[in-house]
Amino acid sequence: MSSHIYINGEYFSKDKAVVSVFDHGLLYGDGVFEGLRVYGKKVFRLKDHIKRLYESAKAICLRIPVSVEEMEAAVIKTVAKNGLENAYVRLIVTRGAGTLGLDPARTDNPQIIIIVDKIALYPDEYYENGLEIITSSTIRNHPGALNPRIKSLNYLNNILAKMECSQAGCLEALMLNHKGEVAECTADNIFIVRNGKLLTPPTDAGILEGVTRDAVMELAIAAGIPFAEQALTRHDVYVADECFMTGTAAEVIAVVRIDNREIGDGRPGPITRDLKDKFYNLARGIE
Ligand code: PXG
Repeated sequence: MSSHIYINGEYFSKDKAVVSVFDHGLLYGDGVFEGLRVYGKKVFRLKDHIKRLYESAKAICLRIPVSVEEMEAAVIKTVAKNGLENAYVRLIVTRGAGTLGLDPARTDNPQIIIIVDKIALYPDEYYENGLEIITSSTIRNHPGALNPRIKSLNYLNNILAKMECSQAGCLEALMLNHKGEVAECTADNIFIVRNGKLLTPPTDAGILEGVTRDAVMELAIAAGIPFAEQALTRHDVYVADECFMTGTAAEVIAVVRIDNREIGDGRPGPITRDLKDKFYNLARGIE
């Protein structure tokens, strides 16, 4: 099936969908993006993703030249045009082409790009048995330098950590913040369970406010699971009863080993399995 890629209101095939080599998105990572999922032709939490996109853009003084409503409609139309039942959507806004020089004032014409593609998922066995992660030596970006709340096109911080975990034979890495506290993983947020209480680092730990994280917090509260956003150390993860990650691609997935230490009994725990199932059903509209 040929793909229909949206660029500034027009559709292009994969080989014709191109942007300028002078685009500051390419030259400097100057731009913002979102990764969304389509389940049964419906975009999961579209409004939340669009809101975060506009907030990221605002934080970097990038004025998106279409309204929120137009952006939502563009995503929906592009998803429909591509005809995939289940898919991954990459929504990108670049600063646009300019001169060679950092100054964004020398750019014009931001590029709005929407790509709909098949989604690559973790193998089923990881959802059954959980996965192993390491703590990366690369810390998460200092919020005073480039705030992790901004989903910017510069993902080198995360990529450096990803290379470390790949080297170690793991699929994800835990990243600490500049204070040595638990922040998040390279493309996922993190939760632990200790003594029946669900805990996750707060926004000011220097993390992306994940859409999946939000949904899981809502599910936990609705299910009456005691919950708090709380600063965590690596030790807290080592001695946790359960641990899991959340993200658009991963959904909810158990972490059963970190830095060669087994978490709990080394099996996905009951609260993790419950929230994994609840999120699975929520995303797919299963009551
Ligand atoms: N932290 C970071 C740093 C992320 O990049 C999350 C947490 C989870 O957020 P959501 O809103 O997805 O629950 C992310 C999300 C990709 C890809 O293609 C990356 C993400 C999401 C989807 C796809 O690498 N990152």
